[in-house]
Amino acid sequence: MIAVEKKYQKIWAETKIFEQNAPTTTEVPFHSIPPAELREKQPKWFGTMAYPYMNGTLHAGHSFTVSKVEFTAGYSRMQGKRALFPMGFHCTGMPIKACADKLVREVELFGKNFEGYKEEDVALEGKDAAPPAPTQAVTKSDVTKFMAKKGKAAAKTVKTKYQFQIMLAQGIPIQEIHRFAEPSHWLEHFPPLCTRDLTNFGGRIDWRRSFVTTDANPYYDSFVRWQMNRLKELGKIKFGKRYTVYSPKDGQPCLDHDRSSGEGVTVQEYTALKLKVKEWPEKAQEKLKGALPEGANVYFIPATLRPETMYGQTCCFVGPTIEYGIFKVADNEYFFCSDRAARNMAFQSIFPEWGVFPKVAELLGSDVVGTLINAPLSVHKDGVRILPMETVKATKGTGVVTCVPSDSPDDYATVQDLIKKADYYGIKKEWAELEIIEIIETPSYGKLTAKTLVEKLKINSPKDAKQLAEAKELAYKEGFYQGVMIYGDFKGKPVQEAKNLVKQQLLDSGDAFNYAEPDGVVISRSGDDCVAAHLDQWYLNYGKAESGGDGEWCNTVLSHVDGELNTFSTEAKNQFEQTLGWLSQWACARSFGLGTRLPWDHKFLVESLSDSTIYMSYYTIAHYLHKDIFGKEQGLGKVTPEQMTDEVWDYIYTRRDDVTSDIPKETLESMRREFEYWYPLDVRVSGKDLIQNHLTFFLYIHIALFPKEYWPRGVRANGHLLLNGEKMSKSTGNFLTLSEAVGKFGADATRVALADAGDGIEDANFEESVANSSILKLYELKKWCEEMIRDARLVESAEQYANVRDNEKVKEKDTIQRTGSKGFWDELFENELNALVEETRVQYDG
Ligand code: ANZ
Repeated sequence: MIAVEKKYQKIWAETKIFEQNAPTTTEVPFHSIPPAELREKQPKWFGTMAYPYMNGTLHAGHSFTVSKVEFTAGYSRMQGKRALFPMGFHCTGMPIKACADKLVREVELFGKNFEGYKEEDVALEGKDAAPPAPTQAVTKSDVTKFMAKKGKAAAKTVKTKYQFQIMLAQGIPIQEIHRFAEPSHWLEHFPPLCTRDLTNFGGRIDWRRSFVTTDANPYYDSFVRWQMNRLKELGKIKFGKRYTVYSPKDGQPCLDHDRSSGEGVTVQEYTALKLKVKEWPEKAQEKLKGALPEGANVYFIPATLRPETMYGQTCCFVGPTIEYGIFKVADNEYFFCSDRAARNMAFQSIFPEWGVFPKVAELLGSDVVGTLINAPLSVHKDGVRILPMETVKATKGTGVVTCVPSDSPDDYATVQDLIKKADYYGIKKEWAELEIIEIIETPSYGKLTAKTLVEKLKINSPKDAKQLAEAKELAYKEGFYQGVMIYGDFKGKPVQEAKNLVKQQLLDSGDAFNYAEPDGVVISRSGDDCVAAHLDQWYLNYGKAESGGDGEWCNTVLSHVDGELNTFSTEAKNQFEQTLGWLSQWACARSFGLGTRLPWDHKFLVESLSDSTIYMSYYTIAHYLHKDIFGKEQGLGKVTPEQMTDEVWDYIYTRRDDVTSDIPKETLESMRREFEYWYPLDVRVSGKDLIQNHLTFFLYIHIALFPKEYWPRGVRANGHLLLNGEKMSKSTGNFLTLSEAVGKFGADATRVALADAGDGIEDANFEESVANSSILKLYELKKWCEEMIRDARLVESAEQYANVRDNEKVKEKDTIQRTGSKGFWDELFENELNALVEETRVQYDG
């Protein structure tokens, strides 16, 4: 079987059968017919997958995605189309650079061949431990990411605590590992392995069009610079203040590679509300004597993710044992919150001086219980009280939590408890008994979501942490996606919309401000506890107008999703719609990693999700530009990277019709022909988790830069691939690389098992037993086919057939084959085949 595979793979390679070209300008002169007509007359299909990240070899998850493109390519070829399936190699960003840097440290520590490493070595533990590979959406399925997610404990069990061990686990000889301390070595090492594995898999890939990203390939580098320039000119890239994780000690952003812990932690943005103190309780008054000037306005500052619920505030919580501070924000203005929150605010221009947050008093939560405050928007206009809540976390938000018992299960459970045990808590019962109003209606939980869920999940006390977490999740999801406002200025509007409207109203009236913090602890390598800072940066202006984005752009993408784009499933379409609803501005520049420099600001690099949005168009002409993936050797067009000016890119991508260039006109036209013929992209395949970033960016940028004729036509989002019914994971050993699969089962049986794994957006499953049994079935099929040809006994009529069957000693009846005109049974058979072909078409077309 393997011999047969190899035989044909060799023939395919020799005949360059998968090297597909557009009709040349000699065959069909340039501009002799409109591109759309050419595509109709000489049909084509163009499909791609998200190019794999080059910090490892391909695993079964990649193979599953590959198979979707691969099978469609084969199907399209059978339809007589020119079918193009190219493959590039992604290297931009942090993962390679960070892993390489880790190796530098490990070589320093243990020696070139890690000979100084001892199993019980703990030298790297603690603050200075090298961080696991950075997390990044693009590399969701990376081997290293699996490790990073599992954390140190799990990583230890397979001895991949150190980067060199991860490399060892990938089968790289120990003497070679030190070479990976140089990032460029990764770019040289992994692409050939990827090519080898896909070739052995029988991939119908046009390898002439491959490339690596980053400035390691000057042509690709020029392509990325062009798109960034144009996006900036179009006003899609802007400069302005954005939140970023930041180390005050280092005085700069603290990205994954700078962290000794907290990799993958991002910034969470809240709405911080200003609840003005109307009357202090005695205990607080005493403690505050002399600390505040006469007539000072003090505000309790709860941080919320649900501004739309603020109408229903009935009190506000503090943790009774938590230490708080009162901080001077302006001459007559003071904030009550945790020290940690004040420190974050100090880097968000909330205090007058950057990094300074003057504390005028220290109080315990229990000191302020009973304070009467004014809660903006609340129906309880006479004010609400500060009450104790034992589950308030000191390390989250401001440590002050405003209470909305209608929609927050935690709040509902706490309020019930406070009413029941008012004496025990030392509060007046009526402080907790304010009317709970209905604000949001949802189909599943009615008008009082929190009450319904607390009862449904049988939650008896605020201490039922597990059920409360579940209830919170359900309440939040249902409220956000299904909820409709039944109270307030935005009555009748869906929560998704009202959320930002209410927030804006609160911001406009001065009753709230934006507050952000890292959504987990981030410790820098310098040992600093990081904050969220509001800093100037370059960003792509994605998002709805309400969230500050380019609303028109967003709406165009949305109408494309609802219109021509084939998403193959309603769920994928819904996910796109949802993403377009919340996704907003995206910081597209970084100061660290591999990549292309921002053309107008060389200290920055284009971030890895932002340099990979429209590279499918690069494939159309890659072979004209270069022969090798690094662009060292010129391609068919004999052009230099310097000749690829922004205007030339514009010309090729039909953004202009004439261009001044020393590239011969014929070459320019041939390149443009390749683009005009292969584009639009027929299908893009990737894991469904990329809908929320990459796939949506892919739509945004295509729509911004290309004429409508060339906007993407299809996106197929896969579910996650399970292996033998279980999650794939290196640490549990339930893991299979493409090369292992092909080695174990051969290309064809692997392909059958991948085809059988699943098609939809739900999780798919690669069963090794299916691959195994396919080997046998394929073997039998091959044997049968050979016999049918070798031992054929041709007859001319039904009578002759019966005669041969009954009188000749034919070993296998199937070999008696009737020729001549088709009879009824032949037609029936043919009809059956045609029905299957039609069904196949329906499945492929989605
Ligand atoms: C009002 C509100 C109304 C809230 C509502 C929720 C639901 P997640 O999603 O887990 O990040 N919160 C804020 N700081 C807290 C702290 N230090 N300890 C405990 N809870 C805290 O939670 C964010 C929500 O958790 C915030 O939004 C806040 O309650 C609460 F119907 O504000 B919310």
